[in-house]
Amino acid sequence: QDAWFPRHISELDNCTHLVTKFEPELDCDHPGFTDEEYKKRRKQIADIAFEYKHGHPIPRVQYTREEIATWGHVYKQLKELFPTHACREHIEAFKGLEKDCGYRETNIPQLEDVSNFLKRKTGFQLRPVSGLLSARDFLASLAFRVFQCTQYVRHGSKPDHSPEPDCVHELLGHVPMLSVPAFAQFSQEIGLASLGASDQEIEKLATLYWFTVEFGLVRQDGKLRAYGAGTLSSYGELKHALSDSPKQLPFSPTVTSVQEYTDEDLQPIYFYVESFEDMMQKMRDHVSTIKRSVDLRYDPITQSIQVI
Ligand code: H2B
Ligand code: FE
Repeated sequence: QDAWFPRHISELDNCTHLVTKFEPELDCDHPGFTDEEYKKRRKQIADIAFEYKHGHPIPRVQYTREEIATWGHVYKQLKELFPTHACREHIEAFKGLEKDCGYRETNIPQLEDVSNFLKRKTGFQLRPVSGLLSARDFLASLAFRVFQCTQYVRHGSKPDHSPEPDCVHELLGHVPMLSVPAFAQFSQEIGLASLGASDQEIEKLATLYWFTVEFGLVRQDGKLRAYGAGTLSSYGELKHALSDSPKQLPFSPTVTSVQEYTDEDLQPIYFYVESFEDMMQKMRDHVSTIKRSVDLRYDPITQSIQVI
């Protein structure tokens, strides 16, 4: 029996299952665990996601001075590293976001504006989510070119690291890459591969996602550069990833999909690709080996999945 999966983009309203392991309410190691004001603020922003329905504009958040300071701290540090550490596609995309989308040290861009920017570039769009989603729901949304995006800001006491995704990570790491056509295509294809997949297959795809979309490296002009969002949104991780400390291995889906990983610390292992086209071909070959009872096709005109 295959698992249920959304057949139309509006059914992503049902793909909102959270994994609560890193939330400030529940995780005593979270920097906001004892900060009642922070937790209240998180609830306020979470309500936007809980009430959100597909097709509506994403409500704007008026960020506080403290939230903007946290964003600005990360922004400033990373901007110094991007020219020497980010892949060329990210650098190019970031320029566009600064020009057209309100990206700057003193302003946190609004998800609605960013979503409209992405729609024009690659047809991707954002929908607000209140925290870490289940891998199944998160991957399913990618099949429809929807990126479930957090809207809150990490705790101000630990600006350089967040145990959960936050909008600093999404906006600086994920969004620039989602505006790159080859990368958007790759993201959607991982999503399509996940629809109706078994729990074991979802876990493998989540691992592939981890080592590509979150922490992937690409060789450009003979040097490794970062394209993964977890790397591109953290000063420490970005320096570490391209240093001599971690292992850097060639991306190979059979090997990569079963590699163990940690979400608590700097990564000890990274995988690199020679190009996004090369990575996509390797993924396609891998996905074609996954057995499934039906064939699926995405129809961009109706934004729905056709079962063949
Ligand atoms: N949820 C949210 N909100 N953001 C993410 O980046 C994210 C997620 N990544 N859930 C997913 C899990 C990823 O780590 C894989 C697919 O498990
Ligand atoms: Fe992420």
